[in-house]
Amino acid sequence: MSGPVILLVFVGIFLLAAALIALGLGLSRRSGGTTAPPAPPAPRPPAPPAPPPEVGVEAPPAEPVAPSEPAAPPREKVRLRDRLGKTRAVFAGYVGSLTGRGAIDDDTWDELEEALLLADVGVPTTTRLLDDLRERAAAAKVTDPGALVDLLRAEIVDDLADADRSLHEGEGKPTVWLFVGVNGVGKTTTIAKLAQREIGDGRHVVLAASDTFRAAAADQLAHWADRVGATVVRGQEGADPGSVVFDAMSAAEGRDADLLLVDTAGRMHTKVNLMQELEKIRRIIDRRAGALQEVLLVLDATTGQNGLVQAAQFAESVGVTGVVLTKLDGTAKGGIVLAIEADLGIPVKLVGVGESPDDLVPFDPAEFADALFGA
Ligand SMILES: Nc1nc2c(ncn2[C@@H]2O[C@H](COP(=O)(O)OP(=O)(O)OP(=O)(O)O)[C@@H](O)[C@H]2O)c(=O)[nH]1
Ligand SMILES: [Mg+2]
Repeated sequence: MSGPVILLVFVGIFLLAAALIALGLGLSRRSGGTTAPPAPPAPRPPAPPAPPPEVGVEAPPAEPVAPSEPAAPPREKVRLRDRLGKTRAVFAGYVGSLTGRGAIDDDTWDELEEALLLADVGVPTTTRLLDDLRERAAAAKVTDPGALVDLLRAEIVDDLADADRSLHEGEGKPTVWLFVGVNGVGKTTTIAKLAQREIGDGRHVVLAASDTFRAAAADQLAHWADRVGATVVRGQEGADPGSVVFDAMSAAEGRDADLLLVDTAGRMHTKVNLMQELEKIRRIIDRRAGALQEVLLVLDATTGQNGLVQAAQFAESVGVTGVVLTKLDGTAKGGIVLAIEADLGIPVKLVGVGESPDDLVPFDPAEFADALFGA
């Protein structure tokens, strides 16, 4: 045999042997030979904690998430009685000392007079109230000081009973309420409080920043407007306040607003030119017949009897339909309410009893008397 033939024979034998070995291995696997069982699945490593969300990127929650903190409970309604502590401390202190006595004598009358004067009821109103009380006490044959104090309480409530304390609204829209008063009495804060109340009642409220005297005044009103959800119309610093009112009227009409509350710069009631400026504002509002429903004089209760002088002057210049008595929470002079109504015939419609938007209450004579006497 030649060399190549021998080589071919060898290669053939080798291939045949390899095929036989491969066939043998395949048979042994199929028949369930001794191969190792498959390894159990390796335990899953714990998931890494989710990375914190990027600041400023808000991921949409997969489903509603309960707030982590319970919502703040709604604030309790502010009560005049709770806020008139200083006046009560003085007044109720006096009259309370009378009730334990045996009989009514001159001292009793003197002390009642002193209590009324200390609460800033004023001399004319105090004299009239006590004269009426003598008549009532005689008619009812009252001999006990405690009963006399009860009678005085009833006298005060009766004295305040007849006034119309509602805030009026016109037939058309918007109704305008104008706020006037000397510097720092609480005009802007009162507007904010009232706006919050009216918006809460479902009204659309526009505020006119007609205090153009200081830029900060319009900023203050705009800040409040933002806080309570009102629209504000403002002008440039030093602009004519009348033009701001004019623009605000148009804006309120255009937006079909229910109410336009007009803030004005504080002014001394003795400054003729400033009072004339107020008259001009009023004339501009009056161009739309029936719109101006309230001119509210804001008085700071802590100024006491001086408020009466202011009120008389503002009433003469612009006509005042009602008083908002502010800062009653910080004074013992709450009796000024009686003097305002008796001397000027202007109803106290609202009372400010603090600095937050909730601290405005309608004036209620019975509640006022309770607050005064500590009932
Ligand atoms: N304690 C208390 N503070 C009040 C009340 N009303 C207003 N104030 C505070 O009195 C200060 C003056 O209030 P404003 O509303 O700015 O007074 P204003 O009349 O608008 O002042 P001008 O615009 O400068 O004339 C502020 O510090 C108010 O928080 C109130 O009823 N009680
Ligand atoms: Mg102001």
